[in-house]
Amino acid sequence: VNNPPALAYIGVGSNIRPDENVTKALGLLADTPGIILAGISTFYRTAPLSDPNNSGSGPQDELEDLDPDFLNGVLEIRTTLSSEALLTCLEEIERSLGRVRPGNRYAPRTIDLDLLLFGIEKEDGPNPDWEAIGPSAYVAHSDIGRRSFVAHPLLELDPDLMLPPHGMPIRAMAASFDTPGGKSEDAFSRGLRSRFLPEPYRTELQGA
Ligand code: PH2
Ligand code: MG
Ligand code: MG
Repeated sequence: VNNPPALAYIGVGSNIRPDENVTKALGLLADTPGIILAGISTFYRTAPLSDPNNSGSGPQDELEDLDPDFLNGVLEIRTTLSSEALLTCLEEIERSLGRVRPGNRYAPRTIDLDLLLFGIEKEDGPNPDWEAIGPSAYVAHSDIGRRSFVAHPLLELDPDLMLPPHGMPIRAMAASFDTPGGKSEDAFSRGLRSRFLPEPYRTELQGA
């Protein structure tokens, strides 16, 4: 029997040569056996969020201005990989694009690929069976509730999504942010879709 492929959402971010590195990351994902790109959200050009423990007024503000803007977006995939294998694969792509991990988790990065949600779609029901992900065993990545540039792209990809564990509608989550989180890069996003989305997934909604 064939296992039904899992559905997963991946948060993408880059603020070192972001246009180049986001494009390369999507190419590497699309070329990975067991992964099919099924949706590419609008990408947003976002101001860097700084370390909350390091914020406030004063010289720090000048330092923050030195950090380049990010490109942020979300991907939907179908995969026959387990969540563990998928996490390993995302780490490998980060490494192959030159991601270094200094102590500071807010440091600029060539690419950041975060597994947001992973679940198996039920044949007869609307909500996938969401699985716990990775060592911290979250079912929904905390950035979905903290970052507009994650919640809004997720809403775009699946407006009816109900977030585990409590079924919070993504509509309500996205509506709780008062800004869209950045400047939408429509032409860039359309270019990614026409280059990387296989035919059956290029819907009108996806703007291809
Ligand atoms: N990721 C971070 C820190 N700051 N800022 C933006 N705009 N976008 C990100 O993806 C981002 C960030 C660490 O995860
Ligand atoms: Mg991140
Ligand atoms: Mg990350």
